[in-house]
Amino acid sequence: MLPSVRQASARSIEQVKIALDQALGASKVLTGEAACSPYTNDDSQLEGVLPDVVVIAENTADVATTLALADRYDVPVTPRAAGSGRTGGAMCVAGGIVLATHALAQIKEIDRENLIAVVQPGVVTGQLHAACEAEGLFYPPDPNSYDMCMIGGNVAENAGGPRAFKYGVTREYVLGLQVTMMGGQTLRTGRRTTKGVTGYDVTALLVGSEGTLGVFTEITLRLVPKPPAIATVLALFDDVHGAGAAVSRIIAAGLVPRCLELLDRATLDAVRKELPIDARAGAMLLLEVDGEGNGLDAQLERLGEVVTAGEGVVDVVAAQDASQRARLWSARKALSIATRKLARHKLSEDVVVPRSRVPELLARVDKIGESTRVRHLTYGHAGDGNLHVNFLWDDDSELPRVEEATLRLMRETISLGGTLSGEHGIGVTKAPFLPLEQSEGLIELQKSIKRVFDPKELLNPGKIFPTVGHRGC
Ligand code: 2HG
Ligand code: ZN
Repeated sequence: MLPSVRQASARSIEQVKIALDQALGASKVLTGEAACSPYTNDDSQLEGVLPDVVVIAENTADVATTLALADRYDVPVTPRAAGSGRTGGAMCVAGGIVLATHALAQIKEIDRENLIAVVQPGVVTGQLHAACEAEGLFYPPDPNSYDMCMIGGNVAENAGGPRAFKYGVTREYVLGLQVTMMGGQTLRTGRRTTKGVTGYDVTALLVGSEGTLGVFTEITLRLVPKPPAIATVLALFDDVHGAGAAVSRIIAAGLVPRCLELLDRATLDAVRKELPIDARAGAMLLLEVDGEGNGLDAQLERLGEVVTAGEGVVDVVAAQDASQRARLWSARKALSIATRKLARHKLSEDVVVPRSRVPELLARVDKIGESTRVRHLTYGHAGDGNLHVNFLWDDDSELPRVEEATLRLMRETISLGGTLSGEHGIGVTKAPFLPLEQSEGLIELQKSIKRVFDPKELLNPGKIFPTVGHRGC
């Protein structure tokens, strides 16, 4: 269900269209269904509301002008970069203006001496990876959509990815921001130094604010040296419970591979066509280590010992060369899309539990699936306790059971000491569940912070905070 939000009056819309046209020029201002509809939805599978007007910003001044005019005419604004998010963060739910930042796509600087990159929000994350690596540097956050997602959206959602296990999520790399707020004021937050404790950490507040506080026009990122060598290993298990137990053993042994990904049986079945996986395997861990070339063998050996120390191990195999490694990762990256083909509808969650409780979460997911009779599969960043539990269904009559399963998943996650979202954000899809995790006082505090940035509540309305409750919340 879409959130209930205030829409602008027809008169305000007409006024803002004319004012935007005059201020920015018609080439940056799109109107009409055909031009605007590609900017309605994100990748959450929900159907949003057609924007009345789309601004294609080319510079900071365009962003500031748009937010000034939106404020003057009381028109809601939905910011977006690539629109590849999974929870409706960039989906338009209020009509009005969509402010697209994909054309702000410059890598302005890669500073080798200070290990810093300065980029615009429309830079594709994979292109940033390549540009850094060409300089012998490394930008670790790697959402699986990095071929098309953009850094502005990554910062807005505080995106993660497989390498977060060793390197952390986007937040760990954002040193400073240039941000424009409703009304058109542009500020710089943060710094270019690795250390710095001046004033409130406004940068940290903006990272993960899901486009509700301001629109980024420049991002200063911390880089690290590019790891000289990488090795990838597959560990196959009888079932997901053996794989979950191995995750706990790896963490308890203090090992830090850079990736520790889990795929359950149904997920493996979905990729068997592309990857010839041992027929005995009912679950897989995809592990990757990096570092100095001569240290990798020791890391792999230790990992092998710990993985095989438990029950249910079918096989442990190392990727033989770069092309085998690339094939494994391309199958992993394609999971979200590949598993969509298994049913007419798929809902993918990204809950997180304390790492030691991954086996319990997997057991509870099975119970939820059994008692609600909803098909499910699970994959994801098990090393971080961050699992994509997916519910699948074909017929709309199954929807109440899927809703029940989702609510129970959220409750079980919280009862295991976890959190609702590890990397995709709350957006629209998880907003009704927010009160399961956060107190009324904390939600109110965040809403008052929002009002400081956006007193009329025009920026990305309907996101994060519940406007319609879930049946069970
Ligand atoms: C992944 O880990 C992404 O592949 C997408 O976070 C997960 O949508 C999904 O299921
Ligand atoms: Zn993920």
